Amino acid sequence: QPRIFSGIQPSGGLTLGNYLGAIRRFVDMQEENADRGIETLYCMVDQHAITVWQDPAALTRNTRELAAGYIAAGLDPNKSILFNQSQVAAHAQLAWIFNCVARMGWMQRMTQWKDKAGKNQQNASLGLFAYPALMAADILIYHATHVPVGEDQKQHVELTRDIAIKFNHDFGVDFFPVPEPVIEGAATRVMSLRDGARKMSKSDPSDMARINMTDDADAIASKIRKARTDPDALPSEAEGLAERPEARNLVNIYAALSDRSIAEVLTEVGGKQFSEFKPMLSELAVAKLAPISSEMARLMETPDEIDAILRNGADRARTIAAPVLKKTYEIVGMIGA
Ligand code: AQP
Repeated sequence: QPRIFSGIQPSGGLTLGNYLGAIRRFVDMQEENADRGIETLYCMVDQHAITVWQDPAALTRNTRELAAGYIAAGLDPNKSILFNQSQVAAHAQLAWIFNCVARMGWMQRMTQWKDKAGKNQQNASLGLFAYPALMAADILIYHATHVPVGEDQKQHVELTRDIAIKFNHDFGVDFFPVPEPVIEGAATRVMSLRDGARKMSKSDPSDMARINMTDDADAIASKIRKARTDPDALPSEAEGLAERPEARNLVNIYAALSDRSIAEVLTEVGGKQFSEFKPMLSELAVAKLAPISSEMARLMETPDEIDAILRNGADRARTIAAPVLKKTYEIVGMIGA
């Protein structure tokens, strides 16, 4: 039976990258599956967020804001199960078992670990190193089969597959499904506005590098106006963007926001200078994002309602997770759950 799971870290405000790379796909998958009895579970992964320091009050606010972003973008608590990771203890319980299945070498190869730990790995948290085992538990505690993510998370979903396969092999069972990453859509990798070689990220120290879902029209226009570009006009064919990462990124964002292909967009804007294209992009971004950000702001006025939605989602998630954890403990030989 297919089941869909994904999550986002409340480690800052939502970015356009999270929206185009992940949330829009979450909504599509909700709509494609709600009538087919296939469950979609979408989580705020606060336990992942704390693998790097989070101010406690900011974590609470960011978690609610992320939930508001999910709902404002079209996730419906009646169609999808929306909850906060730490509300369902089974994630951490299964993660411990997976910490004992996964190998150190697998974790050491993860590019996110290398990027986030940087040169000073000795000083990174143990949780940051073990992050992919918790992510495997997030997915497999629901026997999820499909995981919509942006391109940067592909390696972690592959590691989840390795953990499922090794667990099944070690214990001689066919218990955990081997899930598939679903990396689709026009913008699986939105890049920083300041550097076309880095992905747009909520934890980038420069706020000018990203468009936040809560940015107002002026902020969006100013960030796009100041976005790094090259001096040439836009090409009329996609090949002309091959060596121009910043130009490609802006065209790609335009294409994704307008639900068109890069080729179609270039037919319209090929030959234009950035001075002409950037205002077009700003106008489109504001038109698409303003309704979402104003709905987010409205939802944030009643945090109790957000919390109630998450509590209800967590109750439903626990019901699915409990028998999976019980069976896992049995397989491992634990007298538990
Ligand atoms: N720039 C991006 N383009 C496309 N998809 C993206 N995603 C993130 N950035 C982009 C996708 O959003 C989902 C949630 O990501 P996450 O919060 O779990 O962690 P992340 O990938 O590390 O995202 P950030 O924004 O860069 O957070 P920080 O700065 O805290 O690390 C995932 O599906 C991801 O692929």
